[in-house]
Amino acid sequence: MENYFEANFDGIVGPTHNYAGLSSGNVASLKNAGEVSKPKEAAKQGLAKAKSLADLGLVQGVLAPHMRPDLITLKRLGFTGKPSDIIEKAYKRAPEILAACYSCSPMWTANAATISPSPDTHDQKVHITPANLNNKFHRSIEPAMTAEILKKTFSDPNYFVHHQHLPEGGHFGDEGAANHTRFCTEYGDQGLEFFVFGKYGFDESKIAPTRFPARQTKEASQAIARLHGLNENKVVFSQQNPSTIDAGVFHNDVISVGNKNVYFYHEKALHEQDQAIAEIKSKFGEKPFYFIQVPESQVSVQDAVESYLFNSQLISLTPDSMAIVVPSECEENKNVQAYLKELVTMDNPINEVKVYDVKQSMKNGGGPACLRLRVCLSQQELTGVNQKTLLTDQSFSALNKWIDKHYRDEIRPSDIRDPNLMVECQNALDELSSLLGLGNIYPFQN
Ligand code: SUG
Repeated sequence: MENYFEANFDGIVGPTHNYAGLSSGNVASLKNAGEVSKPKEAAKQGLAKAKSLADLGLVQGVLAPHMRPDLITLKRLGFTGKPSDIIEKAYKRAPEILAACYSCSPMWTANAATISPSPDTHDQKVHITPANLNNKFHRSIEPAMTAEILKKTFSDPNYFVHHQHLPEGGHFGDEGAANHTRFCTEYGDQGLEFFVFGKYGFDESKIAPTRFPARQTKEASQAIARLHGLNENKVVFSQQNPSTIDAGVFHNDVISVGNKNVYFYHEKALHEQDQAIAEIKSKFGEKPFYFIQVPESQVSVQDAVESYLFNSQLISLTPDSMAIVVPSECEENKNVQAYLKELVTMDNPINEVKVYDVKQSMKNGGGPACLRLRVCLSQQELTGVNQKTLLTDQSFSALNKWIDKHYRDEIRPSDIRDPNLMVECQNALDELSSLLGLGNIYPFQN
């Protein structure tokens, strides 16, 4: 069998990273609204995490940020004139719209797309569907640009099929890989794809959260499985526990994570959890599988939301062992710290904890797992990826220099009025697009 592995593509934090309080239901985003952000530090933290995983032997790539502010969207909303006029008018009349158009949310590439690897799909190609991110205005402006970046990154049509994002509107709300997990014994096996949704799009009588929005619908997950040509016997759909969404778990990757034959999840992660686990067991088949259920008595849902324990990356460092990559907030929570100590001694493949500081992203509700898009590839498919997007010693050093040259140390909420910020972002992305071999993908380049 061909050699398959899991690569990670991390989002580069953009030059306008800021705290605008845009995501209701995301506790950290609201709590830190209006704070001074540190874009340079944010971008370096993310990149350092990615490079560290590359140094462990994993294939690691990066995905480019989007141009901000999004002038095309501002124009669509009736702000006219030259770019500096558009910014000034929007700042005076609708600062909340300008802030949304300045968000660096594309950095959380777990929400960029859902990807099904070639062993799972009907034509043995890698299928990619960008998420429509309908639930939040600042995220709903991402899919078209994300699609362009993904096409330039996974560029060889012999291996990659790019679908259009699902139709806009709440019925098909889709947040990408944050609500999707793939189980397998070896990466090259036909995997079991596990989709977790927050609510039903077409049937409002069904159970749903009442306080905060559910961002993913069952109908969206089903559409992705159809588009990707997945085998029905190798797909499980399960509803996230609505009470956890109401407690601040706005994506499934804040309450569970899986890799290969391990599912690491909270006792309250899923609605009708026992049935979901039974279906995974029966569809996975006879081979060994580790279900690691974390009890509420040891780590509460609140602990999970505060520490982002489950927004970790489970990475395979040898065929039989895994490390868990957690944010440093896990060290600040006693219950989580105690649990992690126990986890690595239990009978399961996870035998190491790796801690990373991604605090700038965490303050907007994005942990290590939010910052990466997982792509299971064969060695041959890797040759069809734009090689300039892969992280090496050279590209890491070039990207750090690029950050030093273009990024501000700090951004205050009122800084979005400054047209120089836009110019700085354009200059930065112009240079980055050539560093990453993306061509002139940004609208201001044409
Ligand atoms: O969509 N935060 C993002 C965080 C996304 C985390 N991703 C995963 N769990 N996979 C969101 O809520 C906050 C931006 C602000 O408030 O400025 C924000 O968009």
